[in-house]
Formats: sequence, structure tokens, C-alpha cells
Amino acid sequence: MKFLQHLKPSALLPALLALAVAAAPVAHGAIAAEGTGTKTSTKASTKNSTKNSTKNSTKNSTKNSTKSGAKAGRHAKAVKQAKKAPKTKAQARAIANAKRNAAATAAAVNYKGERVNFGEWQAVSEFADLMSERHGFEREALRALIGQINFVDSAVQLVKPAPPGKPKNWQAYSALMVEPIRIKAGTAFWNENAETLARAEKAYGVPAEIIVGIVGIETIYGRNTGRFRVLDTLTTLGFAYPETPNKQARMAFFRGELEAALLLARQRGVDPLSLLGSFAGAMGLPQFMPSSVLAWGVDFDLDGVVDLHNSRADVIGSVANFLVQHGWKREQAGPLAYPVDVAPSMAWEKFIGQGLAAKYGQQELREAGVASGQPLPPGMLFGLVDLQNGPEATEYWLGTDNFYAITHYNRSFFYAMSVIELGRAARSNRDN
Ligand SMILES: [Ca+2]
Repeated sequence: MKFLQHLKPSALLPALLALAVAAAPVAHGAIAAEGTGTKTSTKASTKNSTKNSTKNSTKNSTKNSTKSGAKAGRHAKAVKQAKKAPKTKAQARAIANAKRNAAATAAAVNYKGERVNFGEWQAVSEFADLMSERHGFEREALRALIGQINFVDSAVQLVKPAPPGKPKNWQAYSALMVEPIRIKAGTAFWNENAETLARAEKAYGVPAEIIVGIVGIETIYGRNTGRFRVLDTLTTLGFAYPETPNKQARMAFFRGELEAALLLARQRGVDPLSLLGSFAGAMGLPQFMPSSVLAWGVDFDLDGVVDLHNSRADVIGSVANFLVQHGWKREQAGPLAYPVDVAPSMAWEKFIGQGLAAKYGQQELREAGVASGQPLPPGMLFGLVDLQNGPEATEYWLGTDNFYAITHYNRSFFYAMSVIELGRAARSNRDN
């Protein structure tokens, strides 16, 4: 719930409010829930965003923006093939309702939180002791700091799983994420940072359009980096996570991030309370969690500090580095995903939900009834990606290693696919 302070009232406000509610959980993926990731969130993220998302006139712009170059041509075909499900009245109604609900929720967000005496909580006190022992933080200074930390109920509410039974809807999600405002902002970001993006592409092998896509989906290029104090949200979620089956794992995760935030602030010589981020503690234009800043952040403008709020170069280098460290392969220069048809036999179902990795050979996939309309690069492995479309037919794609690298940024197929589409649309917009 990071966006609202920057927005000007306009006809788009309801959609943007919906986005604020919808995108925030998504922007932090569910990676941490399964212990692999840098970003945080709940399994409900995609569900939430789909539920809250809106379908509008933006689909055309996506479609129209995919026409230049041979690779883009292939992409365009894929997108065209994929975007065949028409909007139904039921979908439109659901989306309109979600927008209204989202706006109401957004208006209720309390960024500042409330005073509680976290210092009196035994678990918090033990955590402070641990920080003293492990990292040499002065106990009294920590005590004073903890005394200033607020409980943020909004964060607790936002990590709660969505009610069950709402079908995910990729078309609605992508219409919300890949829309004219974001595409235009992406084009501007690309133009303003073309040299740096080219330098990152050379250094890391990650194309500019993927970096542009990620920063756009995360924060609309810095418009929505979050207005919660990171210490407030991380302490709240680390010690008062809502009752969910994975509560203990999530609290451990957020305590780890709180530890990282303290280290990050010390490393930079700043007041830890000055760190701002999303309701889940994600910071800066690329929404890195504190531990990710420490682990994967890159000082790409060589000024001696990793600054993901103010240095576009650091943002670009850090996103590229993150992807490379999570399986991005420079040599896989083709499409990140290929649209496929699946046979009625359902033999292919065994490939669904098998983790975030490309591990199936083409013959194996073919034999189970997965058919690509275009030739696949020989020797490459794939995973089967399902994009549910609410009441409409599910889309299926074969994801490459590089597709799955993006899912390590955020554990959602919708997320990865919208990153790809936004980057492509920005490129196309720039070319025209
Ligand atoms: Ca820097």
C-alpha cells in the first residue's frame, strides 16, 4: 500500500487505487514462504491482485505495441495467440466491484501504525539480545529504538490470505499491469537510462526490456516505493503475524529481514527508522527486501553506496545482478516463454506446479500432449506455465530458465509474464 501519496486525482484514480491494493502483495512474491527468496509475500498474492484488478482499454496498446523486429514478431504472435479470450460481462462486473472494494481498502490504510510497547514483548526483547550478541549492537540503543517502533495493523491485514474460491484471472491482471501509463513511463525510463541499461545488458546479459519491465511492475519507476517505515512493518510481521498455517516460517523470515534492515542502516550510517518501504518491507524502485539489498545490491554508478531509492544506475545493476544470481542465462537470447496447446488427455498435468525451474525436455513434453506452434530451440528445457483466466480458458506456456529467473524475483507466473509484456511494450513504444 505504497502508492497513494504520489497520485493526483484523476479519472484513473479508482484503477490506481485498485492497483495499489492489488499490486502490493504481488510485488513481493511468495518466495519467502518457500524459503528461497528475496522478496516476501503470501500465496494469496496473485489471487488478491486478480480479484482486485481491472480490465480496461489497455489491452490494445499491449497488442499494438509488439510489432518490431524478428524476435518481437514472434512475441507479437505469441501475445496475439494468447490474448484471445474476450471479456465477459461477469468478468467486467467482478472487476468493477473489485475496484470499488480496493478503493475503500486503500483509503483505510494507516501507514504510521500505533504505539505499542514492543520492548515489553519477550520475543522482541530476546531478538534485541540476539542482535547485540551477534552483531554488537548496543543493547541500550536498541531498547530506545524499539521504543519508537509502531505496530502497523495495515501490514497484518495485507498479508492475510485472500478468501478461497476466487479464480485467478491473467487477462484482468495483465490489463491492469501493462497499460498506457506504465508503458509510457517505461519508455521514458528507458530513454533516460539507455546507456546504463546497455551497460547492464553487456555486464550481466539481461536485456534492457526485462529490467524496464521489472522496475515498472514493481513501482512504476519509483512512483510507488512505499511509505511505511520498514522497521515498523518488519517488527509487526516478525512478531505479530496473523494466524496462518505458515505463521512461524513467515515470522522467522520477517525477523531475518528486520535483522538485515538494522545491518543495512548501520552500514549506511542512517537512522534505521528512516528506511521506508512497502507494507512488507520492500524498498526502493526495485522493491528489494533488506537482505536482498545486502546480498544482491550493486553500486552500479560507483559512488560507493548501493542506493535503490535515488540511483537509477544502482537499481538497474541490482535488478540485473539479482536475475543472474537466480538463474538468468545470457546465452538464451530467444523468447522467455512459448505459447502452447495442451491435449485433452491431460497427461501433461503432471508438469503443473512442479517448482520454479525449467526441467522438462521437449520430447517428454510433446509425448504428454504439449504442442508448441513454433519450433523450440533444440536442447533447451522448459517448465509448463498455466495462466488461469477466471471463467475463460486457461493459457499454457513453456517457460525457459530466464522466465523462471524472473519468478525468483516474485513467485508468480502472472508477475513474470507481465514483466515480459511491459518490457516488450515499452521497447515497441520506444521504437515507434
Ligand atoms: Ca551507487
